[in-house]
Amino acid sequence: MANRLYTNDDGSLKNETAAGQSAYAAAAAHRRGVDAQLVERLLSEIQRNGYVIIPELLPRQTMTELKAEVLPLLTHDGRNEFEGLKTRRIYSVIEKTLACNPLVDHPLILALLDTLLMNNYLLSQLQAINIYPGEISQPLHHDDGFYPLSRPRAPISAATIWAIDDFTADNGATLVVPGSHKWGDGQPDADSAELTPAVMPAGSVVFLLGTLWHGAGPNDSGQPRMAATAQYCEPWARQQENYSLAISRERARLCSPEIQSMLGYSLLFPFIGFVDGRHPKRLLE
Ligand SMILES: O=C(O)CCC(=O)C(=O)O
Repeated sequence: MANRLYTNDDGSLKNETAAGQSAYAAAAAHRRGVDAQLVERLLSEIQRNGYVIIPELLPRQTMTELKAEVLPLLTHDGRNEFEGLKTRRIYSVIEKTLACNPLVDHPLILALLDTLLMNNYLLSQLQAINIYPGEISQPLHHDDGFYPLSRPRAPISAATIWAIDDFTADNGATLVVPGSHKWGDGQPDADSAELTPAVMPAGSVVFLLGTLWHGAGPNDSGQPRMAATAQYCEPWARQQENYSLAISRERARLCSPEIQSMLGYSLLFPFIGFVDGRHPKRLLE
């Protein structure tokens, strides 16, 4: 991936060499109003391990309020092992509640994404996930594994998993395999000693590359573990959730310009995403 050049929608080039990325990270931090040194530090950890835990990025109280709004929407157990038979999820979240929006467009997360993905990256999916006691481990996977491209390669997506409850070693904290974003086509064993639980207090977030092997851990505690996860993908890749159909224009109008862009009211300059030959944002006017 060294020296790969991306074209930004203003026609400039985004350089992925170390120096180019550092300059790009500083510009992204400045644009999003966040600490450039923090962005640099987080990016270097992401590049080394494939993920980083950002402790207490939002107050616990915000998560408590979010939980009160989202919990009543979690009404159905999962339909298979991957969703989790003792796990409840909601999809099309923005159509049902705007409570998770501040997680999706958090400025620090956007600064990281600005550096890792091309301009006008998209939201690929957004879910709330509640893992109940007795749930077993989710099958290990990497989030961009459904794109039919062999590894090793650059990630096509990145994800956040926010702790709405505390994530502990026994309540289903996400298990990650540090460094596995650099692997070829091999897979980790389900009982691999390399599996590391993302233990973190409520309000924290684990940011992971789409190439990192991970999965929800088993919940051997007596309490549910709630999370919200947002996945983001390159603007040329198909989103997992079909937001053109899943999220109405009325709901999109209630979102920030950043989320509107990520739902698809944006262009990959010059030709991907237009509507009737024009910018899709016009549909929200
Ligand atoms: O809930 C978690 O900790 C991880 C969930 C996950 O990776 C997924 O459903 O794709």
